[in-house]
Amino acid sequence: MTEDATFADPFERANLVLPGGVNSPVRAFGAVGGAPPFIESAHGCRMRDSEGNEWIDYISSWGAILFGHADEAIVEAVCDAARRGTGFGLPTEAEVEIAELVVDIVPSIEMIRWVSSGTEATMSAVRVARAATGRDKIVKFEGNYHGHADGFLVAAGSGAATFGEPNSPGVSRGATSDTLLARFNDLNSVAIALESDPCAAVIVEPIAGNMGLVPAERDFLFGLAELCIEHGALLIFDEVMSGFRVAAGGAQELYGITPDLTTLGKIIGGGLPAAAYGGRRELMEMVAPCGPVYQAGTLSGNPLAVAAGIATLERIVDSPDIYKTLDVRTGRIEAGLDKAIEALDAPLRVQRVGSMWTLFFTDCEVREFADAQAADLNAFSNFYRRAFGAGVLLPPSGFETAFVTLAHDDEAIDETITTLTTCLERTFA
Ligand code: KE4
Repeated sequence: MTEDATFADPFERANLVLPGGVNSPVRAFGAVGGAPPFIESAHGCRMRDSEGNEWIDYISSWGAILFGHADEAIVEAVCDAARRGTGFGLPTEAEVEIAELVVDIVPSIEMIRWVSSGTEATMSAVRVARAATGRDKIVKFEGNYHGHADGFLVAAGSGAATFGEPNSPGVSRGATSDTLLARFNDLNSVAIALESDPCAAVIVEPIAGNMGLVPAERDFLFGLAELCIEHGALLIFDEVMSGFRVAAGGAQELYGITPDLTTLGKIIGGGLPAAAYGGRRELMEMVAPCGPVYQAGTLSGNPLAVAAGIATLERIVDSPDIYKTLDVRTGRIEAGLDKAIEALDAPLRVQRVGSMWTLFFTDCEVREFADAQAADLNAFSNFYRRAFGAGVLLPPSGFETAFVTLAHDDEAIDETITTLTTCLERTFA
């Protein structure tokens, strides 16, 4: 059908056989305009497309890459595993090994189940919470993203308790009728939701990365934990993005809070498809076949993803100082941009936790989704395209987070600061 056709670019060809030309919406560059690059290869912190263009990459596979693209140890671990088979459908000792690693690293996890995506992890954690409490309702936050399971695809509805309204065709009202929405960093909105109905759980990104980088305030997170105890709801930390990213033990290590359940992903698979959910033993022993809560997955604990995950987590255990390194390097980007912002006196603001950062086009503090929505997304798009054209690849949306890896060396960071400063000057000239 297409072998003898000619196309203006790979995107035109892709759009014939893939919805929007991509396998995940944000990759289509819809928020920033223009066609996305089709990546040929990536090494360290740099990516190249099929036309030979090169960028310093801050998407980092949406946070999954911690040590850099095509990291030698991870590639060798995956190749070695592949030579022994790519999938068995039966248990392997490597799955036990990586589970033991996570139990050692993440404070709240005594037992864990592997899945293949963050969506599977969060939907399964919610199922466990509902089974454990015998309740149906859950509370999530505007601006938090937990994957595309029906119950999470909700927008703020009307009314004080803000019942979730489906925010996608194909999501039934029944699927979202048990989802209550609250406002991030706003304990009162959580109290209203928890008082409106007995809830199974509150699920939160403790360091939110899906409205741009918005950290939970300490009082909010501790207050959340107290409200959950008061109302008999379980606290689920969605650390798919922050896990192994902001600290070895994720946000729960940084804040010193122990959630009932935790979801993990991205880094846990070293860039390959892997995610997990875990928590206290008595909760996780409810999961089939140990308990009655059904959850399954053909590729869960896939040997290649587990090999990449072990190679990643072992490096984390062996070199805990990487988080200081990531913090110092990302701090240089923040300081460089702050200097440019001050010189331009422009409505801009950098928010950062460790190696997660976002340049918001607003001069107001971004504490919740409404603040992020109020940013100047047109100015962001103009800036984005300039940066893209100048060789710096940021996440193509004002509601995403940029990630620094251990492969972002001083040269790349200096180049980034210089390039982004010039792009800001031209955007606000
Ligand atoms: P996946 O199902 O996409 O593996 O994970 C869902 C998910 C769950 N929880 C958090 C905190 C997440 O950030 C994600 C996915 N993150 C997005 C980036 N904003 C993935 C990128 C995409 O959708 O293509």
